[in-house]
Amino acid sequence: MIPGPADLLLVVDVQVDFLPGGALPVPDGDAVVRPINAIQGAFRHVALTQDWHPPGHVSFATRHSGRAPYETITLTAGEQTLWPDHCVQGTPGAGFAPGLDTSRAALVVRKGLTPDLDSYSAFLEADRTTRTGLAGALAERGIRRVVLCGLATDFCVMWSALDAREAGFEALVVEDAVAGIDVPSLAGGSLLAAWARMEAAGIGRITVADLA
Ligand code: VGL
Ligand code: ZN
Repeated sequence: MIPGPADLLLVVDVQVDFLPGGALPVPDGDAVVRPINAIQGAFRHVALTQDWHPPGHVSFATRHSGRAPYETITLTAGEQTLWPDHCVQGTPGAGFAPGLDTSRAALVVRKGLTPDLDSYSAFLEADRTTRTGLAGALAERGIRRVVLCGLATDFCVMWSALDAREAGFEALVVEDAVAGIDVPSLAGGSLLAAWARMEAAGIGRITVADLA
């Protein structure tokens, strides 16, 4: 595919805490930086997302006594997987990965700012009602198709892709420019389930080579 004026590259959560050695490391998370830099030039529109939690965020296991990271609990907004403290506003771990080209992004969407609500999606918070404003911003720019890359395939990439579809955009995932967490305690592993769920929602898969 040759991206046109109605295509946007959405670079999801390529942040220090999601890289090996970070607070919530995604296996091979650092491997997405090079392909993402390589494909950005093909797009006229690039947006970045940044997980940006206040200290003591509800998604942190440390907020819930007797709970450990990667367990799932039920909150008013629904099921919540608990995580190590990560991407705390203003900390080095919340910064973009060293080496990630951020120079071409006109929009940076920060999410997960509400203390008692998580937001994997760049469009809709975990209550499934509170909007980030991204859909409106993309519509104003004439975007019709969102091409996703970044971290993590089975959480923020998946939810952002599903909600892009929900908001009326076409959505494609660049399969060699994403990496997943694959929480083993979630029904058969979260990564395979994520690809199946995205396929069922009509989300396509492309590769870096398809954009060359
Ligand atoms: C993410 C878990 C918690 C992600 C963010 O970027 O996929 N995962 N916060
Ligand atoms: Zn988070």
